[in-house]
Amino acid sequence: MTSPITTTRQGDVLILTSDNPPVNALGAAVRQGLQAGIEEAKSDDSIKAVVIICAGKTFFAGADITEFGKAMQEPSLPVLVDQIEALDKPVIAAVHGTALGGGCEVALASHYRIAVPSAKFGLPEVKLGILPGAGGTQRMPRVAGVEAALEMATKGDPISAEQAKAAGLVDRLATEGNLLADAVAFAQEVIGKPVSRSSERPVTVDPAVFDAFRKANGKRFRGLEAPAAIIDLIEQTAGKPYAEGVQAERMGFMKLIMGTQSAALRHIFFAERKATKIDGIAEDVQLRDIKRVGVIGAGTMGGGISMNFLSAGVPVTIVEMAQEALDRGTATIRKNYEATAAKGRMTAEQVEGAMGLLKPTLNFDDLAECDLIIEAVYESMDVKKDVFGRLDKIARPGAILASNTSYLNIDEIAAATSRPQDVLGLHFFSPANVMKLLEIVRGAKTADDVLATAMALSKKIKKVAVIAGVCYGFIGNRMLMPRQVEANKMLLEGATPEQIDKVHVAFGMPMGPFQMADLAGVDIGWHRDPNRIENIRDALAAEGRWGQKKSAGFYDYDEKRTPSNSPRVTELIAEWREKLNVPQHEVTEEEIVVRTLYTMVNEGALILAEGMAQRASDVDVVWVYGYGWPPYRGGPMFWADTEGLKKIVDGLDKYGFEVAPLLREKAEKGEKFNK
Ligand code: TC6
Repeated sequence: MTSPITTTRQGDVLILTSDNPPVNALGAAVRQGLQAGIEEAKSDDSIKAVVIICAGKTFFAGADITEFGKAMQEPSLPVLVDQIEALDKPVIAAVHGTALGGGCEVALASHYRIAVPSAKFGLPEVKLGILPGAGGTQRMPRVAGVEAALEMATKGDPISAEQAKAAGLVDRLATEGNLLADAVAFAQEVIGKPVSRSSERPVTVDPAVFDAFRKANGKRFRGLEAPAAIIDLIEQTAGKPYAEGVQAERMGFMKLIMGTQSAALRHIFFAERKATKIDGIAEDVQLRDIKRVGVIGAGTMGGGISMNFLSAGVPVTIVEMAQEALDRGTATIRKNYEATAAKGRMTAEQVEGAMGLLKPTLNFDDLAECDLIIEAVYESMDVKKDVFGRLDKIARPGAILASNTSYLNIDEIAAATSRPQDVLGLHFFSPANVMKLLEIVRGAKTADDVLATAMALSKKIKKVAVIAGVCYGFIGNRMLMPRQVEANKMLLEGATPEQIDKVHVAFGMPMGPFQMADLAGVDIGWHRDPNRIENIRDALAAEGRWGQKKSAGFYDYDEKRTPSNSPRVTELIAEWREKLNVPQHEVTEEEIVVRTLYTMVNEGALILAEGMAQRASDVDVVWVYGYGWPPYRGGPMFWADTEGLKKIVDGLDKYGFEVAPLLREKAEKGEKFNK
């Protein structure tokens, strides 16, 4: 087998080029090739310097994650980076694309780093539940300082080449497109100079930074093992020699990689990518060209949806029925962009650029110029059918027609047109400009190229997309239903909203079912028929307790929106218990877990059995990216696997639920949802 590493010479300089698509992951063959190159440089006196560079779209994007959990082939990455650094001839890392994880560690072990301005550096291991395991926790503090190292290693977000240069991580910026020549020129300049090894540099640190950092990020790191382990490790090794530090790093790495959190986070990494593969569709299907998007409705949802495309440089025609609503919607989009700019995440020109792509109109016929039209109107089948009937008359042939419905039957909506093959669901989550998840709903007649185009577009607008089948609530909202039903029943049986929410927050969710109701609006759905008061929620809505927006819902809120237990809610629950004559019992934490979490897994199993999700990992992606399921628990189906499906079935049986046949079958066979 040919090595992914090619060696070439330019005068005294040995060039090691890695070509291991798609991302130059540092798999065994790459490590062996790099090691051979370093050996060659060591033994050949005519070689005076080495340049390490990558072909393709990026510098090494890290260790090969698919090798994790398998027997390690020599040399390991920690051994290799030490060999690179130990060479007594200058080694220059020439970086383009992303130098991530192990890739960043190869760069840190090299004696010099040169990068094109578009390059990025990062230590994203923490996002996989591990710590930088090839000297990163030791070399980064020595090169860029302890604070920068803490920031990069615990948050995992990459920094630009410019920021890396300011931090001392990059020695020189190359000209875009001229990286190799600039790197060779750099190598020639430093030939003969004593090499500077980052592991030999001292670490200077104020011990107070660690606690300050923990305090500042406590909320962000809640429940996560890796960030805490990284801070502890850097703190404990900061004053110690490199050899000692790197040994502690190795132990910390091994501990984390064997843990459930890392397994869950790696599962989500691959699940997110697997979700883009659509069953039964050829990968090379010809995509439709989307040059302009139409959005019907300039409310919160329509505005948020529009922003996705504007931000990605795609022009949007947004339609409303009244001038005032159109103006309000347009103003909100501008306000949101300006808020982003105020935080320094957008320039004033970018704001104007995005706004310049927006065409607000009251004329429905203007949608005729669009290649994809998404309706975000009132959630009613009659209204949607009417909109699609009108679209059918004016949309150009081949335009994709999408509904943003959260629950309704896409096939019924598609039947209102003469072109059901062009219709699908694009279910965005609120706020649509922020939330990562997109459910792409595949109708019975949706054409393959329509689905594939939607999937490709989701990547362009930086969404994580999952294919769902046509069923009430699709994947996410359908699984939310049993949780909601059970949470409400438990209120009547003796639990409090706090008690139920607390279990969910302790599990790692950002909030529990009642906190979520207060945030989204207790009045959702109630306005349709305000005289019908059938449950506690309707009663709260009827009293004007609509949630956070009214400072009162299931909780009372002060002016800072801090929730507190509401005596009125306690009273109201008691009234309903009496009225419906519900027997009381002490609701335990175990009962809450079974009735609100196991029931979700049960629903997930039904969804899988019915083919409404393509695979269990897609269900996990929906919950992690759309509903705040803690990524370190890998999504409901992965979590069920780690709990053991027998335990889930036993819990459901104990509380009298009808267990999904697929779940029971898997439990009996000792199988898992995710293989
Ligand atoms: C580490 O380094 C630890 C070191 C210590 C060791 C002791 N390995 O994301 P994309 C695949 S931990 C294997 O769609 P993009 C990916 O699955 C690692 N495979 O591309 C996909 O495969 P598919 C630290 C990998 O252009 C394909 O490449 N590094 C790896 O949107 C394309 O990926 C990271 O955590 C990998 N490391 O984004 C970086 N990376 O086509 C992880 C990707 O079969 N990677 N693949 O589905 C990324 O963040 C992004 O892939 C990217 C490129 C920004 C590099």
